[in-house]
Amino acid sequence: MQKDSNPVVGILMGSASDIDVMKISKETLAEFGVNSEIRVLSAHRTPDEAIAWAKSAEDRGFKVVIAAAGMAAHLAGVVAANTNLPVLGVPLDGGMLSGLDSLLSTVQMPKGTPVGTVAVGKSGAINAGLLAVRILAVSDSELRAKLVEYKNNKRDESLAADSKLNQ
Ligand code: RP5
Repeated sequence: MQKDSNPVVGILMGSASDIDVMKISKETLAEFGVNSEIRVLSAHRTPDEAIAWAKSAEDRGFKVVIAAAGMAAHLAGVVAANTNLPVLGVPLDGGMLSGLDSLLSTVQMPKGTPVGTVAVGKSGAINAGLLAVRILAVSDSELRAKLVEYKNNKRDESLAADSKLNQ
Protein backbone atom coordinates (compact mmCIF):
# COMPACT_ATOMS: atom_id res chain seq x y z
CA MET A 1 0.00 0.00 0.00
CA GLN A 2 1.30 3.43 -1.02
CA LYS A 3 2.50 5.54 1.95
CA ASP A 4 1.52 9.20 1.50
CA SER A 5 3.59 12.07 2.82
CA ASN A 6 1.90 14.57 5.18
CA PRO A 7 -1.40 12.66 5.51
CA VAL A 8 -4.44 14.73 6.56
CA VAL A 9 -6.96 11.88 6.80
CA GLY A 10 -6.36 8.88 9.06
CA ILE A 11 -8.07 5.65 8.01
CA LEU A 12 -8.15 3.21 10.91
CA MET A 13 -9.51 -0.33 10.73
CA GLY A 14 -9.95 -2.95 13.40
CA SER A 15 -8.30 -5.79 11.50
CA ALA A 16 -6.15 -6.47 8.46
CA SER A 17 -9.16 -8.47 7.23
CA ASP A 18 -10.92 -5.10 6.66
CA ILE A 19 -8.40 -3.91 4.06
CA ASP A 20 -10.29 -4.93 0.90
CA VAL A 21 -13.13 -2.58 1.84
CA MET A 22 -11.13 0.20 3.49
CA LYS A 23 -8.60 0.58 0.70
CA ILE A 24 -11.58 2.04 -1.21
CA SER A 25 -11.65 5.00 1.23
CA LYS A 26 -7.98 5.59 0.49
CA GLU A 27 -8.58 5.33 -3.27
CA THR A 28 -11.50 7.76 -3.04
CA LEU A 29 -9.35 10.31 -1.19
CA ALA A 30 -6.52 9.79 -3.69
CA GLU A 31 -8.92 10.66 -6.56
CA PHE A 32 -9.11 14.14 -5.01
CA GLY A 33 -5.39 14.33 -4.27
CA VAL A 34 -5.98 14.00 -0.50
CA ASN A 35 -3.16 12.22 1.35
CA SER A 36 -4.06 9.61 3.95
CA GLU A 37 -2.55 7.14 6.37
CA ILE A 38 -4.12 3.70 6.71
CA ARG A 39 -3.57 1.71 9.93
CA VAL A 40 -4.74 -1.47 11.63
CA LEU A 41 -5.61 -0.34 15.17
CA SER A 42 -8.19 -2.14 17.24
CA ALA A 43 -10.32 -0.95 20.16
CA HIS A 44 -10.10 -4.48 21.57
CA ARG A 45 -6.78 -5.98 20.47
CA THR A 46 -4.55 -2.87 20.57
CA PRO A 47 -6.50 -0.34 22.67
CA ASP A 48 -3.41 1.51 23.99
CA GLU A 49 -2.05 2.05 20.46
CA ALA A 50 -5.46 3.10 19.09
CA ILE A 51 -5.89 5.67 21.87
CA ALA A 52 -2.32 6.96 21.49
CA TRP A 53 -2.91 7.41 17.74
CA ALA A 54 -6.15 9.33 18.39
CA LYS A 55 -4.64 11.55 21.11
CA SER A 56 -1.72 12.62 18.91
CA ALA A 57 -3.55 12.87 15.55
CA GLU A 58 -4.39 16.59 15.66
CA ASP A 59 -0.82 17.60 16.57
CA ARG A 60 0.49 15.42 13.74
CA GLY A 61 -1.56 17.38 11.16
CA PHE A 62 -4.58 15.12 10.68
CA LYS A 63 -7.89 16.91 9.95
CA VAL A 64 -10.38 14.02 9.71
CA VAL A 65 -10.43 10.41 10.92
CA ILE A 66 -12.23 7.50 9.26
CA ALA A 67 -12.60 4.54 11.63
CA ALA A 68 -13.93 1.21 10.41
CA ALA A 69 -14.67 -2.04 12.19
CA GLY A 70 -16.94 -5.05 12.07
CA MET A 71 -18.83 -7.00 14.75
CA ALA A 72 -18.77 -5.14 18.14
CA ALA A 73 -17.44 -2.05 16.39
CA HIS A 74 -16.14 0.23 19.13
CA LEU A 75 -13.18 1.71 17.25
CA ALA A 76 -14.85 4.89 15.94
CA GLY A 77 -16.32 5.66 19.37
CA VAL A 78 -13.02 5.11 21.18
CA VAL A 79 -11.23 7.33 18.67
CA ALA A 80 -13.91 10.05 18.98
CA ALA A 81 -13.51 9.96 22.77
CA ASN A 82 -9.79 10.66 22.40
CA THR A 83 -9.67 13.45 19.79
CA ASN A 84 -11.53 16.63 18.83
CA LEU A 85 -11.18 15.88 15.11
CA PRO A 86 -14.29 14.86 13.15
CA VAL A 87 -14.62 11.06 13.19
CA LEU A 88 -16.48 9.17 10.46
CA GLY A 89 -17.47 5.62 11.38
CA VAL A 90 -17.71 2.89 8.76
CA PRO A 91 -19.56 -0.22 9.97
CA LEU A 92 -18.27 -3.36 8.27
CA ASP A 93 -20.04 -6.59 7.44
CA GLY A 94 -17.88 -9.02 9.37
CA GLY A 95 -20.06 -11.54 11.17
CA MET A 96 -23.24 -13.56 11.35
CA LEU A 97 -25.38 -10.39 11.69
CA SER A 98 -24.22 -9.05 8.29
CA GLY A 99 -23.18 -5.65 9.55
CA LEU A 100 -26.25 -4.82 11.63
CA ASP A 101 -24.11 -5.44 14.74
CA SER A 102 -21.39 -3.02 13.63
CA LEU A 103 -23.92 -0.46 12.36
CA LEU A 104 -25.63 -0.24 15.74
CA SER A 105 -22.41 -0.25 17.76
CA THR A 106 -20.95 2.54 15.58
CA VAL A 107 -24.03 4.75 15.22
CA GLN A 108 -25.48 4.60 18.73
CA MET A 109 -23.04 6.95 20.44
CA PRO A 110 -24.04 8.57 23.71
CA LYS A 111 -24.45 12.36 23.56
CA GLY A 112 -21.24 14.36 23.84
CA THR A 113 -19.06 12.07 21.73
CA PRO A 114 -20.15 12.29 18.10
CA VAL A 115 -19.36 9.80 15.36
CA GLY A 116 -20.71 10.54 11.87
CA THR A 117 -21.75 7.07 10.75
CA VAL A 118 -22.01 6.11 7.08
CA ALA A 119 -23.48 3.03 5.35
CA VAL A 120 -22.26 -0.51 5.99
CA GLY A 121 -19.43 -1.81 3.82
CA LYS A 122 -18.20 -0.58 0.43
CA SER A 123 -20.77 2.23 -0.01
CA GLY A 124 -19.84 3.51 3.43
CA ALA A 125 -16.11 3.35 2.66
CA ILE A 126 -16.66 5.46 -0.47
CA ASN A 127 -18.96 7.92 1.28
CA ALA A 128 -16.59 8.29 4.25
CA GLY A 129 -13.87 9.29 1.79
CA LEU A 130 -16.21 11.75 0.05
CA LEU A 131 -17.43 13.17 3.36
CA ALA A 132 -13.84 13.69 4.47
CA VAL A 133 -13.20 15.56 1.20
CA ARG A 134 -16.32 17.69 1.80
CA ILE A 135 -15.10 18.57 5.31
CA LEU A 136 -11.69 19.57 3.94
CA ALA A 137 -13.31 21.48 1.04
CA VAL A 138 -15.00 23.92 3.44
CA SER A 139 -11.66 25.74 3.64
CA ASP A 140 -10.16 24.68 0.28
CA SER A 141 -11.68 26.10 -2.92
CA GLU A 142 -9.59 23.82 -5.18
CA LEU A 143 -11.04 20.74 -3.47
CA ARG A 144 -14.52 22.22 -3.71
CA ALA A 145 -14.11 22.59 -7.49
CA LYS A 146 -13.06 18.93 -7.70
CA LEU A 147 -16.20 17.93 -5.77
CA VAL A 148 -18.40 19.85 -8.24
CA GLU A 149 -16.67 18.07 -11.14
CA TYR A 150 -17.09 14.67 -9.41
CA LYS A 151 -20.82 15.29 -8.94
CA ASN A 152 -21.24 16.39 -12.56
CA ASN A 153 -19.42 13.26 -13.77
CA LYS A 154 -21.69 11.03 -11.68
CA ARG A 155 -24.73 12.82 -13.13
CA ASP A 156 -23.44 12.34 -16.70
CA GLU A 157 -22.76 8.63 -16.04
CA SER A 158 -26.28 8.14 -14.74
CA LEU A 159 -27.87 10.00 -17.68
CA ALA A 160 -25.74 7.98 -20.15
CA ALA A 161 -26.88 4.73 -18.50
CA ASP A 162 -30.49 5.86 -18.85
CA SER A 163 -30.08 6.76 -22.55
CA LYS A 164 -28.34 3.46 -23.32
CA LEU A 165 -31.22 1.57 -21.72
CA ASN A 166 -33.77 3.47 -23.79
CA GLN A 167 -32.09 3.43 -27.22
C1 RP5 B 1 -13.38 -6.39 13.99
O1 RP5 B 1 -13.70 -7.72 13.91
C2 RP5 B 1 -12.60 -6.09 12.75
O2 RP5 B 1 -12.78 -4.75 12.37
C3 RP5 B 1 -13.14 -7.05 11.72
O3 RP5 B 1 -14.09 -6.45 10.87
C4 RP5 B 1 -13.81 -8.12 12.58
C5 RP5 B 1 -13.17 -9.48 12.40
O4 RP5 B 1 -11.79 -9.35 12.59
P1 RP5 B 1 -10.81 -10.60 12.30
O5 RP5 B 1 -11.21 -11.67 13.25
O6 RP5 B 1 -11.01 -10.96 10.86
O7 RP5 B 1 -9.42 -10.08 12.56
O8 RP5 B 1 -12.64 -6.08 15.12
